[in-house]
Amino acid sequence: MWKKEWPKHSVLAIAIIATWLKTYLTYKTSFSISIDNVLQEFILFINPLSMLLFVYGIALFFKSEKARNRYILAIALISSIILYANVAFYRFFSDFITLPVLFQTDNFGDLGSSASESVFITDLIYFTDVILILLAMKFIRIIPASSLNLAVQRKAYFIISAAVLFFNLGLAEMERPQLLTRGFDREMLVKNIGMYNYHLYDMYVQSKSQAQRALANGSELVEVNNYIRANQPDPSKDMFGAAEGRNLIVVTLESLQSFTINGEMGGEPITPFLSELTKDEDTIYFPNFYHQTGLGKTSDSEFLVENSLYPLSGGAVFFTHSGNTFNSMAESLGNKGYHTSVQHANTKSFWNRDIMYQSLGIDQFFDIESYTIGEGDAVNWGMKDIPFMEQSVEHMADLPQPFYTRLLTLTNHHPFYLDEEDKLIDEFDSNSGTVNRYFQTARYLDESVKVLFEELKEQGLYENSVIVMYGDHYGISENHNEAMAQYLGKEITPYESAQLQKVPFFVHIPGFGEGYVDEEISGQIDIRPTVMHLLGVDSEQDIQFGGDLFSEEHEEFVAFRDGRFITDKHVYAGNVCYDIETGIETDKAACEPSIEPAMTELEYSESIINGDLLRFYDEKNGQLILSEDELKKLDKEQQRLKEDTQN
Ligand code: GP9
Ligand code: MN
Repeated sequence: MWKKEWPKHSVLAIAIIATWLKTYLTYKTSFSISIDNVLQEFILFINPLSMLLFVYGIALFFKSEKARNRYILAIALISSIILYANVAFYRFFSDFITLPVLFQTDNFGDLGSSASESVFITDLIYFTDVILILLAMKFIRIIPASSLNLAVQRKAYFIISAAVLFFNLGLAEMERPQLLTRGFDREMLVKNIGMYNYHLYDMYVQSKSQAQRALANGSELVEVNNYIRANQPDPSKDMFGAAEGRNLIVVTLESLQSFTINGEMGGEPITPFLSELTKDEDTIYFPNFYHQTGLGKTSDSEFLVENSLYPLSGGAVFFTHSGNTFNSMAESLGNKGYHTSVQHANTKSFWNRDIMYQSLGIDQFFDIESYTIGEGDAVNWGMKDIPFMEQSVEHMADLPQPFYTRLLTLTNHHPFYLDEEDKLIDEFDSNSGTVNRYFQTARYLDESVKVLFEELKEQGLYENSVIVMYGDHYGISENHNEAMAQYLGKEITPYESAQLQKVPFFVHIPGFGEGYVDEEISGQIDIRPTVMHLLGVDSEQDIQFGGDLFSEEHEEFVAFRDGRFITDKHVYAGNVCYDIETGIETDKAACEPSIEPAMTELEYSESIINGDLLRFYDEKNGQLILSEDELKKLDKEQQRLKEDTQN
């Protein structure tokens, strides 16, 4: 009859190849995935294969042809639905689906209405493989099985599948080190491990955090709350409300380290504008301010600014806990009538910002789509900082006031490439191209801040604003110690390494007139309370680990995310205690009293994030939201504690 004779597993082979090719063609036609080189294209091409081999391969365990075919068809259908759901979602949101987006109830309205606008009858083309498989099943007649042992065949098949998976992961690791620990960007994940593996990864990340959340309860917050209440400094009387009602502009100075401020290279200032600002009468500059970020880099710094909580010890909290309840600075200022926004000329899904910003209560996100990138306006990671500043101020001119807007710069980012015409100083001369170029991009970033100030004045926004600027994290990693030692003229010991984690922090209040340099030891965790109090917004009941830097009671103590810490007297790094002034090793006992508190703080913060504990806290009245049972349990515990102390 019609049927032709084919080898036994022809349908399976056709299914794998058809779905594989369809997936690749869908990548190329229905998403905008940027490809920079042949290797990336190759990874994109092979990345659907590993998962398809495994999942379709299960068919080999079915004895009857009918059951096997049914299974293959079901897999083709499910994978097509997954892929197609992403296509339709992408049309509307320019992003791939992630589980939290399905659980964020705010999104449902959008999802429903967008679904109908994003679905067309011609989309049946995304199910081509299913149709092909059906045809194959109809027209192919299987010739009797070969004499080879079935178990051996299956074993060989799955060994090859595993090899494909590891080959893919190896290439991805080469292309993007630490991709799976840090997450970075959904586009990057799909590009490197493929759509199907990405969903598995997403499920793993989300279910891990959901499991921790489910096990947590409000009573865990009691101890944390007591600790925080005991350690919160009172706001400074002089500075509280000094900038009440003003717009707040927070600028993230990408990868800018403090050694560039008032620093020179080849006789030229690296950051002339910012250096001048340290002496300005309207500016308070903090030279002993440290970053506290972990693997989430820029996003961790944003997390610190918004929440005054420590980011996570592993992974990027923007990725892993975007579904949590937060009490962000944006939300608090929003409640005071501020319009809140972030401006960043990059893909919105980078660091999962589009989702996380909703949880942080940020009203508007000006992502790359909000910018016009003309010819010559992009370098390195994307839009150059100068046109970025110009267009961001244009956005501000249209915002309702007062506004809180955060600007995330980008040009001074590894690998620090710059167009010839933007190089305002020479390269440094060392064995590290990264370090050599860093000086030039830092110089360019400085120039862009100058442009920001000019544009704000031009638009009449300057006088009524406060401009807060901070470096997000180091730009030069320890891999470049040799070149840094050459620049600094001293060996990079663990003490020096810790000191190199200083990033600049500026609070610029036009018309203030009493600017000064504040030498106290401080960190990114302190930004939230400092800025909120400056704007006259109370944060005393909030769950936050930082303190108001203008307060006389502020404790000079900074814990790094990795457990190193700095006090006014010591630097604790690599399990060694150093004198902060001299950098000389001292008796560890001198650091001992702070080791425990540093760990405690980091652990408390981690437990808040992992348990999503802020859902049990009402910051309006400082009350814990506990169930009857939890309250009873707590009462009992307190009773027991009382009895213990009495005995
Ligand atoms: C990307 C920008 C830079 O959007 O935030 O990221 P980083 O690598 O510095 O975290
Ligand atoms: Mn950064």
